[in-house]
Amino acid sequence: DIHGFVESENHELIIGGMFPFHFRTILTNESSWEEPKSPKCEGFNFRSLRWARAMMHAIREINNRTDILPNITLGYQIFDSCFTISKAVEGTLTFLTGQNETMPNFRCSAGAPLAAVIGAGGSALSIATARILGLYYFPQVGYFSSCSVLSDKFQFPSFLRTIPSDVYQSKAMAQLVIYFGWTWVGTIAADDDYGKYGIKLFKEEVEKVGICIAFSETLPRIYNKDAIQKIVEVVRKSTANVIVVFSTDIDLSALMEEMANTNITGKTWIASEAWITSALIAKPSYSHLLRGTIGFAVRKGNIPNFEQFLHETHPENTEDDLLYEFWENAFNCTYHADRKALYTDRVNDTITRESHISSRHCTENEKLRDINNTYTDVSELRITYSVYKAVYTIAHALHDLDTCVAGDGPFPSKSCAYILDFEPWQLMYYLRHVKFQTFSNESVHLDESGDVDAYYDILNWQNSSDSIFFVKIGKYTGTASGYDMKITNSSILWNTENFLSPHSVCSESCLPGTRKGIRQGEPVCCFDCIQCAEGEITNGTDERECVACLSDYWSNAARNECVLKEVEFLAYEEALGITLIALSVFGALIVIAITVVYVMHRKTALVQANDRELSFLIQFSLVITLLTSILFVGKPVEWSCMARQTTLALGFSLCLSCLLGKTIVLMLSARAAKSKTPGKGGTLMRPLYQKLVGLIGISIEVGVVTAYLLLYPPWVYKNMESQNVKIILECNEGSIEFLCSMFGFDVFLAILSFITAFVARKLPDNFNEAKFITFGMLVFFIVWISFVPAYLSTRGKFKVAVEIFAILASSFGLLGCIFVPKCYIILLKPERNTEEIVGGRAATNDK
Ligand code: TCR
Repeated sequence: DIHGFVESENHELIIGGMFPFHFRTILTNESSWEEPKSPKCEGFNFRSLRWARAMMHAIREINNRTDILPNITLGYQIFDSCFTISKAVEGTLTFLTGQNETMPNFRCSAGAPLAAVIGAGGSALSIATARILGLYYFPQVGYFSSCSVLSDKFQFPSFLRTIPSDVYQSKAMAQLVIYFGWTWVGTIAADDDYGKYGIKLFKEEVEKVGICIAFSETLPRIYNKDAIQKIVEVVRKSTANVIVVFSTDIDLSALMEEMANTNITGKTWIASEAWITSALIAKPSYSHLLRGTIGFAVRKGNIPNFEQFLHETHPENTEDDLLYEFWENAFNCTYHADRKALYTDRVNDTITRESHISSRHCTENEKLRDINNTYTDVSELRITYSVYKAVYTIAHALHDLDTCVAGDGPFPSKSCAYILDFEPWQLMYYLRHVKFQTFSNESVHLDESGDVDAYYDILNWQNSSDSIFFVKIGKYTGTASGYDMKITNSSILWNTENFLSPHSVCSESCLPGTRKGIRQGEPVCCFDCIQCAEGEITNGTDERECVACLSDYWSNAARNECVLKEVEFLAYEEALGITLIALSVFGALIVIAITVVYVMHRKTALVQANDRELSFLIQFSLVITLLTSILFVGKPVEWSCMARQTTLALGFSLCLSCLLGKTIVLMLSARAAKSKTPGKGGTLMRPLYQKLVGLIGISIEVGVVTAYLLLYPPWVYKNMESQNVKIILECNEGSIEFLCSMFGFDVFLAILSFITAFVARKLPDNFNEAKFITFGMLVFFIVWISFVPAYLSTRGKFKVAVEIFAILASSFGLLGCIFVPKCYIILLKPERNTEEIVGGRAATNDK
């Protein structure tokens, strides 16, 4: 019950062929009380008729050639596989058993022996038939069964093919996706071995380089509107703009039909070889959807005189059922009554005639030249060329077998096989070693697994107003050892608004300064970009982690660079620094001015009263303390750290011990005044002793300072803890104990002088010196007491500034309280600067 073409009379050898002349079988309601019949087929496929005609043409050509098989005429027997496994298996069994016999009766079909079988069509069919043919090691040459598993010679020992394995195509697609930088692609696969294995290999390839699959859908094998609509929805909702489709055109057509009804645009389709040049899909009405499609097509070849051969086709010439059906479909007519009677009779069993065939009668005048259809279109001879090569492969192998010289043959004891009676494995031997050149100058040979080297044209669909045409934009060659892909970007038409290559990523890449943050439960290509924390950076795009800056560095605002931390200290150039220095210099100048005044009036009573030298020493020490504040400003270095606190302490101790020298005298005079023994105070304390107090005070302090500097000197410290962004350059005080005892001694002197001055404050004469000193000491205490909390609560350079303020304030306080009132008298009230007022004691003091 198998439909096909036969030409086997008067032929010595037959080549079997199987082509999917119809798209599908019809589902029949099996009734169990009838004898089951082979299912019927429907949907005439013009394209496969062309493929079958290529086989016939090749055989005819070989028969006419004198250089290949000169003494042998080949015949053919071609069956319709209806794109269905069961039909293909049925055909295979028929080949093996001879017509209508159920017992396998090797190669007795149609009179002449069967040499080899071409095809079975799609991979699923070839896999099924190759398993049966493999049992007998019967040669089978596939022309478009490209599925990768067919390379497995363990499972399919006698299967060879003239189309490259999909291993290469899947790799090529992956390379294409990588080439254009898409990382987010959807996949659609046909529900057969071709689609599933193709997409599986593609996924494996792309996942290696971190590309993610947005969705993977499978086309229903039998038309199912819901399933198709579901796929359309998925495509519409997905953010992936690139969709890889591994399917035959027949399986894909239903989806494209549905898709064209929606307004989905802007998707770029990556086509597998099975639909890239299919007229079924490349319809002008789909062009808004599919233009810009890129895909791979197998090698295109030239078949001499083929077009002419196609045009010779006429049902009257061969009286073949299939050609009648073709004719009716092509010209939309029905055959005249007697013909039709005969034809429908035969056809009724196997083919349901499609309802669209009109009642118009076919005349004798229809000419194939007048119409333009897939059958006569020879612009893209790719699969057709593969069929042609398959026939030639077999013919060349047979020829090699025929020309074997006895005694030099490949078989045991150097024997040969006999062309009219050989075993299938003997032909297999020759097939595996075949090597020949086609008319298109392609040299064909099969490798160990029966495959040919991969070569693909990369095609791009472009459209004019009423048609889609295929533009070659590159090529891909692949062998077991590597691949080579060339693409001319400029000739590609993209289906995007701006005609630029589409963008297909799940998340835009993360810029420097951010890192990828995974989204729980989503593919790795979908992520959030998270800004690096302070002090951490990333300097490339798409980094996974931020790296911390080195200790002296800190991140910039954009977090893409580590910058040297700003070093903070109170600089000379700053306004604050300048002001403080100006104040201290100003203070020092005042002190010097006072000294000058004192020197000029050194003979007056006021200056001479209560030890002139001590006054000069105090002035000198005030200049020192005022000027030490300069040491606090500027970048701290080793020596300035060592110098600043110590000079300050020394300055104060000099100042305070001299003051103490003075106040002790004042206190003693006050006592004497109380005890009504005037004049006694002067004698109580000689000026020498007064200076001795100052000397003792200063020398104790010098001792402490020296020990401090020798044992635990202060050092420059980069403080990075208190602030991240900045390094605070400060002086570490070394030993706090020493620091405390150093200033503690100053405080001790201060307290002593305060107490002594306080006791003597009521002394009426001596220009109220004791009162002013008391006052000055109070100011001194207030300043330094309030200094402590202020100092502890500031950081950075302001800490230093606070200390300078305290120094200046206390020095100015002492200056203001001790010397200014005296200068006032010396300069403005000279009448009071007399000994009478100063008192006799003052005079006696110095004389
Ligand atoms: N291999 C597919 C079927 C197929 C096909 C085609 C069908 C290929 N090329 C062109 C129709 C038209 C490639 C398979 O199943 O192996």
